[in-house]
Amino acid sequence: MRKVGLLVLVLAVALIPFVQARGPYRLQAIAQFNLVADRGDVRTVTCQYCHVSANGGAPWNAFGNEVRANFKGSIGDALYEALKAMKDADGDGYTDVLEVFAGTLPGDASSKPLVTPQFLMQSLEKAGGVDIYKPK
Ligand SMILES: [Ca+2]
Repeated sequence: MRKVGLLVLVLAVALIPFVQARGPYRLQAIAQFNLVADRGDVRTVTCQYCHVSANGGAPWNAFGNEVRANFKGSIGDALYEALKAMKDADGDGYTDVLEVFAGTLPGDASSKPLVTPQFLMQSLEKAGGVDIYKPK
């Protein structure tokens, strides 16, 4: 029994870097997408921009898979390339960049803006277009 406990402890310690390694990706997305940062222990931004689960990890949603397909070593570049592609990953009628601009989830079709895509696009263009999401 003691050996099992030790094994669990060793595995838990060994897995910590893999769990924490994703923190920087999340922080990059918060900075790059101009999202509201966390307040204390309250996570104001979920991992669900890219992941199916609010806790991150596999699997990824449709937008997360777009980001992964664009990943060549820089998460900032991968996020920007995914938005520049002007795709609608979740098929809800709003391109991914418009969803990020509106603060809705680009990989979840049940989360979408309340205004028209045309209105959002005009607002995004006035704000500087997709270039406002270049890596920071
Ligand atoms: Ca959506």
